[in-house]
Amino acid sequence: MTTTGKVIKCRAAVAWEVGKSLSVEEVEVAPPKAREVRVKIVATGICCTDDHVLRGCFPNTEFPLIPGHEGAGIVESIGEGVTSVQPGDKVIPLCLPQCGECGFCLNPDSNYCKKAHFDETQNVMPDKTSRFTCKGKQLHHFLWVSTFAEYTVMPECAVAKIDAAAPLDKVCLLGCGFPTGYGAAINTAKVKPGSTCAVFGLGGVGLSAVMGCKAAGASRIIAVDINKGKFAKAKELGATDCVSPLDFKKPIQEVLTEMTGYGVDYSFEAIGHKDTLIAALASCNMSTGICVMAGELDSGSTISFDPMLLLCGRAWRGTLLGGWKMRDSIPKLVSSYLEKKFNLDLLITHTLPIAEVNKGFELLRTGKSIRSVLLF
Ligand code: PAD
Ligand code: ZN
Repeated sequence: MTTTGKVIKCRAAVAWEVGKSLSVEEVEVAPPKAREVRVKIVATGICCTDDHVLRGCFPNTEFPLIPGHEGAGIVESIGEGVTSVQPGDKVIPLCLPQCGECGFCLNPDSNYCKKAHFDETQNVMPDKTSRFTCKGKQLHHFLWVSTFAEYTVMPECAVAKIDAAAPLDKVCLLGCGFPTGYGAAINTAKVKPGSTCAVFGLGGVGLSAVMGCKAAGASRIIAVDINKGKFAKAKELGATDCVSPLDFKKPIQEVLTEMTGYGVDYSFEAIGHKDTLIAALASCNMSTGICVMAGELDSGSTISFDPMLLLCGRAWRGTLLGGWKMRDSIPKLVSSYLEKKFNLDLLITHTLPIAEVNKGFELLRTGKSIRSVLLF
């Protein structure tokens, strides 16, 4: 019996209030409207950004909502006018859309899209209504993708068709964590062969940056984390040195500068703290050093820093999803994964049923997991 055009009842992890754990509920998911796609999510990873949302620290967060933005699934039905995917296609929802029409999408050097959440509210669909209800209440979407729902609706510009051979329980990480870190090295920093790198924070994003530095041919990759439990995996993925700031009396930027002479060529911050953002910046050399900020501070935070850090040429750049134009690039990254060009599987430390979503967050917060993948 087809579900096309009908409301689907299914499970979803709902955040009812700020600061509360998620509850797995039965929700109703309305059919996709014009230029929208309804997807059956098969697997979804838990990213640190989902934790920001639960704490109410992500911009435009409105409760109740269904979080999740690192998923993979199969198209269930399509709305009027959709041409790029068909029911049955394997897809990855994109938490950064690519409309293909705005000035940024038309600019080959940009992966930003004017439909991204900084410009357009993504806690409801583009027509400003929600497709989710639960217990008679409307639920908000998250980044237009809400992958913690067994069925979810997104605009066509926020979904990419991928190879039918892709294992969804692995490639879901290509929705956020992996492309962010890997692309921070390859696209944003443009790491050169033989260079030195430092990566602050060895979660899913930081370890992917280690992989990107290695793939780009860096000769030295210094991994920095206060949790030494992360060091073995960092070495396995390409780190040449691992240091904990807690082992030194002096600031870590001085330690890294002494280790490399002038500071590293490229540094990456994948934590999202004010002090480590400044430490990462000061760790790259003062003339040609490039520091890439991937870590996200709580919405509305500000930082003060000494502008002399930048005066001699050192550059500070941000990265959104690693600089990839998402609809163009994510399918290509899936193909590269299938060709075994990088080892995504090593980032997945836990696989849990959706019912254990809160355990997954606990594992992330206590530093025991890299990525937990939730299965419906
Ligand atoms: P995670 O929590 O898995 O990893 C963070 C790591 O930082 C952990 O290993 C911690 O032990 C380590 N850490 C914490 N404090 C310190 C410290 N003071 N010094 C050294 N290490 C420390 O997070 P994640 O990898 O999922 O995400 C990392 C950040 O990237 C986070 O801020 C997230 O919001 C951001 C992000 N940005 C984008 C983007 O597009 N820019 C995309 C996805 C995630
Ligand atoms: Zn994420």
